[in-house]
Amino acid sequence: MAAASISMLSNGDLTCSVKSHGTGRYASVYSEVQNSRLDHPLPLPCVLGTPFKVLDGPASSAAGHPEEIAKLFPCLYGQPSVSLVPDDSGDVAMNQSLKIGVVLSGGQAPGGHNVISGIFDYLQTHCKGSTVYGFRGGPAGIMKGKYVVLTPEFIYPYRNQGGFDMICSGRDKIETPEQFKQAEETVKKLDLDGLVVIGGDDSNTNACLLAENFRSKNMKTRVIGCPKTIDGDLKSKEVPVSFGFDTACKIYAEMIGNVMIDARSTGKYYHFVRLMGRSASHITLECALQTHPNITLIGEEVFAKKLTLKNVADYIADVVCKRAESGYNYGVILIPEGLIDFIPEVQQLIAELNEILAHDVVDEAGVWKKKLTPQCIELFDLLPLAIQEQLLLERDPHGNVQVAKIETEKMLIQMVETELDQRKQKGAYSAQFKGQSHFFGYEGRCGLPSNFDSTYCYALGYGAGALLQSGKTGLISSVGNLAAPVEEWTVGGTALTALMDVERRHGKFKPVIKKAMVELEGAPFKKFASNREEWALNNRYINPGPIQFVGPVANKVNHTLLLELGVDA
Ligand code: FBP
Repeated sequence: MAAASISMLSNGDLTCSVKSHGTGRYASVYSEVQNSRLDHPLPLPCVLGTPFKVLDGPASSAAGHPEEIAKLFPCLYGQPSVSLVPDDSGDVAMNQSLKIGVVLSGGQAPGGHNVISGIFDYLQTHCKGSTVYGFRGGPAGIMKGKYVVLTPEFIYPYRNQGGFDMICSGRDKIETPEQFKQAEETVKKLDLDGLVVIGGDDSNTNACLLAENFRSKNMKTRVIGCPKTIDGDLKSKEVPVSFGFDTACKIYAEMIGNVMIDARSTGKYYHFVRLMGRSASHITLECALQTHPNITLIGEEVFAKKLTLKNVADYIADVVCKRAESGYNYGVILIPEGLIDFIPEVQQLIAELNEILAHDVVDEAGVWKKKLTPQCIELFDLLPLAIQEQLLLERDPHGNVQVAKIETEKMLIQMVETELDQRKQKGAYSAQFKGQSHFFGYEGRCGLPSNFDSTYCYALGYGAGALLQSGKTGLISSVGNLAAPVEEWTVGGTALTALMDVERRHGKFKPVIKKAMVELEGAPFKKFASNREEWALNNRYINPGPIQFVGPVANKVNHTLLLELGVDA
């Protein structure tokens, strides 16, 4: 597909003269690699290339508290998940034009643009004359009615490109009755047949609430979700992985591999690398499987073993001392962003601080501090000043501590230094310890999507188009059998209510899609655990290098997904 608005500069760079509607901004000049990705072919699972029908599965239940979910979603609860199967008679009405809105919600994840391309291409092929509206800036775009009409020329420069800048994203939630009303007004004004919400667990919960709301009012607008988040914690049996995880991990693994070679080359630093992943430690675990660092902390394990901060620092110091005996005074340590939230004593501190910050102002007088329990005051005072300040920062819109802003890696360096000094005084350690801190987070969220993410996202979007055309609502687009060649991937939709449980908040049940945490009995963790001692004491570093788009490893999928699918990666 070529767009007249794309032109080549004399140096081979691509310039996109497509105006980004509404902002008056022009898309940037592309590098040769970006340029080469524009026409990267996107194969589809066979079922999407043939006439198909949508097959209903058995009635669904919920991930937990089905009676409560049934009360919260009276229209949608129990509806079946569906799968697309080839069928020459094709029961899906073809060529009926549709009006579809699409929104990107939450943090960026590589591949989002391809989901939109997939939806768009499906409608162009199967529902000629359709219109696709891109809501700008996330869910706020729906509430404020801010959108752009997507055209082939508008979409083309974003194919297989990272970022969410085609329509941008946001973290607003549609929660209050007024906000639901605003959303209703927008979809009515645009006469939308469907809305695709591309987001994480919170956004897909929101998508389900919207679907229920529209259905309960007999509105024609149907809502389909798509699983997005680099964190990899929106997954289930039917939704094997969220998009973006594969690319982000590969980018971080490249950076870790480089740091490893640097560490080995100078032999003088311990690199403490904190990796994004607000709650679950999937990214850290996957990066460990790709690169074999000396120490990897997994939040879920720290929690299961009820470790304290001091236990964690001691564990690192133990490995540092053992490595020193072999003459290694360097190493690489991976730390998940959400680590401190897994440490029971810190959880308690954060919970007390959340409660206090909801009502009190943090002032010099420190009146607020007296409201902490004695053990929390003790822990708070133990923490370095910078960490104390970070724990007191403003909460995110969901009321969470902004873990991305807490520099756990620096705190651990300080704590390990203190511990090693004490060991030195006792004659138990005599080497030099120098820590270097890193945070790899935003660097991985907008990279050029790997071949896997490019193809997976396109299939998710194409599948979402098919679900909407067949009149479905309250489903999350689901593409499975991912260890097989693309042609054999399965396509369908999973009932969002089937992924839900409830949480008790402010005396009321709130529906939530439970985050999928690292399973300590799961194959990825077991593989890591069986190797960690070897990786700790010997140097088994692997430097995977940059993401490859062509060549023998271009289509390699991340270890976590393969191991979870029963394939030894
Ligand atoms: P999503 O769950 O919305 O995909 O975002 C995940 C994430 O990238 C986390 O890894 C990180 O903690 C957070 O976003 C950072 O948020 P922000 O972009 O608002 O700083």
